[in-house]
Amino acid sequence: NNRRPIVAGNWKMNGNLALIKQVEELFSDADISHVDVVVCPPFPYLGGFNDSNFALGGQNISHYESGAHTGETAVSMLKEMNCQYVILGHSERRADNNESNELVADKVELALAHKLIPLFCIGEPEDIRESGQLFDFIAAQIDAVINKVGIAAFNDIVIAYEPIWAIGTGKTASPEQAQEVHAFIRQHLAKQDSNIANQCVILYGGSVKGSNAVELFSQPDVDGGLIGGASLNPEDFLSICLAAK
Ligand code: G2H
Repeated sequence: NNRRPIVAGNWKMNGNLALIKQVEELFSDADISHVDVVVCPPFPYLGGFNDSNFALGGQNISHYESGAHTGETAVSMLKEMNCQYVILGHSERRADNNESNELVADKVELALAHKLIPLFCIGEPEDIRESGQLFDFIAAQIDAVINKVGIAAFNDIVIAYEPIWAIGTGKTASPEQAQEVHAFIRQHLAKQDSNIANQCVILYGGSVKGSNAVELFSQPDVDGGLIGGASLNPEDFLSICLAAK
């Protein structure tokens, strides 16, 4: 395939100005030309990056364009702060903020309208996997977005598969488990359009570290990673970026 790998760091509600400096310094000397590297810090820190050789992303947007929505952040603001990406539908937001498949689809539509690349997150809780509903659950998450924006929009959407039971738990999905679901996602897209399915970048997320990245990224349908905890350690994050093929 000719899919260009992406490694995105999701700082979640972590990090500080000092970490921005450390990451920018370490990466300035690194050859990351083989991979698109993205850092998604908390909103207040977006303006603190000014010397980066990687892209920036937000961790969420409001589903409103602007207006009286205290505490929310508009898609236009991320654009103005030089973001190229935005994480949407992360399982923590689905859980903490009751984000439904439909709301996530609305946000994907809004991001695309503003030419931000959605890092569209999907993934199942452990009980769904154990009860044999894994593929139906994942398909429903994807279909909500296809129904909203159409399959062609997946030319401009990056999918991040993050099994909830592997997030921040240290329990990484095995490379085979990741590959199985990534292949399913691609087949599911291919039912609508095989070219789009073949070019869609699908990232794995959930306890990716420098020590397991090579094996995960060597799977045929794993095109990179969405990295939480390990993205807060610049050396570890760089080694993950270098592991992307
Ligand atoms: C999954 C991932 C990043 P972590 O949430 O989105 O976090 O790598 O800490 O499991």
